Order: sequence, then C-alpha cells, then structure tokens
Amino acid sequence: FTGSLDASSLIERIEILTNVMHYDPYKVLIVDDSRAQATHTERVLNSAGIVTRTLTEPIQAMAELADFQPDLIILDMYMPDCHGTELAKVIRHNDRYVSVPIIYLSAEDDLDKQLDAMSEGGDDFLTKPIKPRHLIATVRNRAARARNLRARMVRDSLTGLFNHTHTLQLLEDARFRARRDGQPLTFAMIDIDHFKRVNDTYGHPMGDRVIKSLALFLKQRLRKTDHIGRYGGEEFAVVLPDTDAVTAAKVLDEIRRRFAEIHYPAQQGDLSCTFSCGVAELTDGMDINTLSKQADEAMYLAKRGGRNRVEI
Ligand code: GH3
Ligand code: MG
Ligand code: MG
Ligand code: MG
Repeated sequence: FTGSLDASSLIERIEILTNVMHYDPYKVLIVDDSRAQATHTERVLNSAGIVTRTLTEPIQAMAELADFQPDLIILDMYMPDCHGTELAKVIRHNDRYVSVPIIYLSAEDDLDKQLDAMSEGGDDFLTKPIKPRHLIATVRNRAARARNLRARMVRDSLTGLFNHTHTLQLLEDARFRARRDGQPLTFAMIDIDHFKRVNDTYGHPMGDRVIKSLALFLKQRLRKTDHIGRYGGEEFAVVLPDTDAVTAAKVLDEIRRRFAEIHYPAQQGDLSCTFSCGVAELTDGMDINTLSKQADEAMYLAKRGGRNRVEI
C-alpha cells in the first residue's frame, strides 16, 4: 500500500483482498444410474478441487438442483426410468437453470444420437472413456463462464445490487430456510421520498448519484447475510434472514436517520434526501406475495404518515 491511508479505506482494501482469496470451488451435479461410473467421474473432479454430488435416480434431480445449486450438470444418456435428454428438457424449462451448463458423459459414439441429445438442451457431449484432463478442463471452462454470466444476470447494472427478479428468488429461498429452521424472516421495502423533485430540480444524473449512494449506504450498513435488491427505479428491497420485524425496523430506522444527514453538493444548493420504509415479518403459511404486499402497505403507511419514517 502506498500513500496515506485512513482506517476505512484500509478496511475496504482488506475486504477486497479477502474476497479475492476466498476460494469458492465449482459444484458439479452428476446424474448417472451406474454408481461405478459416477464414482469414477467424482474421483477425477474431486482431484481437481471440484465439489461433486451424485444422483443415481434422475427423479430426484429437481429437488437436488434447488438444494445444491450446482455450477454445472454432468448427465448420463441412458438410464432405466428416464432418458438423459428428457431430464435435460425438464431442467431447461425451469427459468432458474437456463444458464447452468449440461454436459453429457456417455459411451454413445453415434454422432447422430449425440447431436440429437444436444438439441434438447445439452451444451456438450463427451464420449467415454475420456482423459481426466479433458474432463476437468471442460468442466472448469464451462463453469467459469456460466458463473460470470450468472453474476451479471442477477444484478442491476447501475447499483450492482440484485435485480427485481433475483431479489424475489432470494426471498423465496430465505422463506424456505426460515420455515425449515424455525427462524424469523423480515422483508423491507424502501422508496426515496419526492424523488421526482430531485430529477426535476437537479437533473437526472444527480438522481442517479443519489440512487447509487443509497445502494452503497445499504451495502455498508446491513449484514453480509442480508440480501439487498433494486426493486424498481428509486425503490429498494431488503431480505433480512433470522431477523424479526421490530429488530429490522430499528436497524433500518438508524440507516434512515443517517441517510437523511448526507448532503450532495450542487450549484442549486446542497441536496439532501430521505426515504420511507415498510417492514413485514413472515408468519405461518404466508407466501412471498403476501409478505411483499404487507411490506408495500407498511411503506405506504410511512408515506401517508409524512414520509422519512419506517413502519411495520
Ligand atoms: P414519493 O415520495 O411519493 O415516493 O414521491 P416520488 O416523487 O419519489 O414518486 P414516484 O415513485 O412516483 O417517482 C419516482 C421517480 O423516480 C420517477 C422517475 O422519474 C424517477 N426514477 C426512476 N428511476 C430512476 C433512475 O434510474 N434514475 C433517476 N434519476 N430517476 C429515476
Ligand atoms: Mg447409464
Ligand atoms: Mg417509487
Ligand atoms: Mg419515491
């Protein structure tokens, strides 16, 4: 490190380094009715530091995909109760897995049959026996590209926060875990107050600056385990696992108070902004539509109550 450093920029640099060093191995789901074949594939991939899970019953594939969230799927072509291509078709029909690479690994060496299999949602066809290096390189390259694309797909480009669709997906996942673990879950909606005036008075670029700065502010002040999304234009959503509504409201109210203190210098005179926030906690049997509707209603309560406040 060169030059003078204050504490916060030092912490930021340490966080960047930790992220770079953080090792997140690729995860591969193997679907093969032959345990012996699967074990061989597992050994090859594990030796390269790739994490694997194997299914010998293709029927469990969708549940396993949701639970394991693999970077890539290796599929056998011939299995007793389901042809590999049928499974590939089913996987491809689910929006969540459109970008997960599917690679066939089979002894089938008839090119027509291979191409048929690939036309149904497969990305590549590897013929057994295959050299370990070939298998490892194929998996690594495809998984790396898929991860990169996915990271872009789920984020909003202005703020780097999760986009609307992915925020709801994360909320659904969090709801599943909260129910399973018997933990509370809170969802919050944030909407910047009188934002039209900001654009009208200070111009659109200033509006964008405020949106970006609130995004950064939320990232800095919420926990790593909270999910922050840009829900719409000047609307944000936060998923707070293991948090009840009262605790979440306290945290968000502190953020609200601090955000209102920020001054953005401008020719027209300094600008400051506020936001209104609605908070709702998951209750028994509630689905995410109802939960987000309740957060939205609480947000409008905050607006009607005079804005610059958090309501439950
Ligand atoms: P309220 O306090 O009731 O929320 O008032 P508001 O003016 O914020 O109301 P409304 O939600 O209707 O207006 C939001 C405005 O935000 C409308 C739109 O011009 C602006 N906006 C939406 N997305 C963006 C964006 O990406 N950049 C900028 N600069 N402005 C945006
Ligand atoms: Mg087989
Ligand atoms: Mg709005
Ligand atoms: Mg608004």
